[in-house]
Amino acid sequence: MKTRAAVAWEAGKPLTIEEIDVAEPKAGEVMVRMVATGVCHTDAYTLSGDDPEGIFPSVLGHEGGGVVEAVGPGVTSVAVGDHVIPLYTPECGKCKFCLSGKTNLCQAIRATQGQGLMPDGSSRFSKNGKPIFHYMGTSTFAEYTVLPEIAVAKINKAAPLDKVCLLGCGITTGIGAVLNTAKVEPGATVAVFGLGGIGLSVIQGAVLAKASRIIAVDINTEKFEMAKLLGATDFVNPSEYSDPIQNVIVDLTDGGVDYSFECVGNTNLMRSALECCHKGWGESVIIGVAGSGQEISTRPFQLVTGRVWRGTAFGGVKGRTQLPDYVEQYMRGDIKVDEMVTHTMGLDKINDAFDLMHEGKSIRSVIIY
Ligand code: NAD
Ligand code: AHE
Ligand code: ZN
Ligand code: ZN
Repeated sequence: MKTRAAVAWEAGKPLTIEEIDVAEPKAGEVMVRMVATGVCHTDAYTLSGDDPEGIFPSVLGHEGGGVVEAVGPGVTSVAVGDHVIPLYTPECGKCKFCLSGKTNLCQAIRATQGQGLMPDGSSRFSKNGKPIFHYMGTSTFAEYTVLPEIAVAKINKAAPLDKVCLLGCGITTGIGAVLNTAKVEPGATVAVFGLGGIGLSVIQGAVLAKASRIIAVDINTEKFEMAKLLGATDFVNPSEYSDPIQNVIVDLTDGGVDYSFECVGNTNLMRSALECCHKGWGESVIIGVAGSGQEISTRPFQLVTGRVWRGTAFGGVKGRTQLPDYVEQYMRGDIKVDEMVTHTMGLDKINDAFDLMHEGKSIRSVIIY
């Protein structure tokens, strides 16, 4: 059948909206009609050409919400009509990683996912007979997309898909990084570098964890208002200081914060985030994704003296078993999502969403199909 999609034909070029072919789901796969999708900075990162796994032409997008339209042979865990959130971190429940109890990084289909293919090694998208690649196993910038059954989380049908789509990446990642990865304890001090959809969600997580002080750091001071609304207590613009920002934060906090989070994807800032942590116990979590060839560095002494460097993907959240409860927390009013939607638009205006992000004017744009 045909579907409308935003196609990334090559790196650094705007997406083009067109009709492409999408094949029926095969065994163990589902077709989902997307209702809405957020645009995350990772989509822009891959489109920029910096992602070593970026493949073109492809259908980007990984922050969606939709309805199951069809299921392939053998699919038992979801049915036509179910409301689902696509999972770029699937959960098979059977692989070494799923069974470890130590990580959410299911590896059952990671190899083909990284090649832009379905688990059987082929693509369901094409145009004029030529394949178009999938992205992150989700490709939510197509009205109809095909996903492996293990890469969808079934959620409460009462939840508005044009809001909870943001739980498919940004909000869950930020909150999960605090609660699952860092395990921030009540009374702890926190610094958040970068106040986009991810950093603001880290602030939400820090509030849920009852942090005593939440220092919001961004070079775009317009982001401070939303950070304050969500519960940040201190606001720091690195451009206003001549000293390295880690020194400024160490001075502000009697020796450094208990936890810091890098939510930008800037390797210099990752160093600052580590080095603003308290000697002996401070922990820094890398969430931002950095381009091909970029590396982090610090003096090993920083780690010898007790600071810890960690990273997180999707906030350590296991999609099929844990994401439905994030939706319930939103429904109860415990997680804020609506506030993060600063812009909505149709698929034909998706390039505006990328522009707004790059201009620092949006928190999240949501594309409504
Ligand atoms: P965004 O573009 O919405 O926000 C980035 C923020 O960083 C902006 O407010 C910007 O002003 C700020 N910033 C830029 N340079 C800065 C600097 N030098 N110092 C301080 N602030 C600076 O992006 P987002 O969607 O929130 O994503 C943030 C990062 O997280 C990206 O790298 C994205 O790829 C990554 N990400 C990772 C995961 C994961 O699972 N690890 C999930 C989602 C997103
Ligand atoms: N292909 C990229 C990987 C980028 C990356 O780390 N992605 C995160 C999710 S970002 C969502 O906005 C992730 O899940 N990582 C774990 C994984 O297995 O990809 C690169 O830089 O190589
Ligand atoms: Zn994302
Ligand atoms: Zn698994």
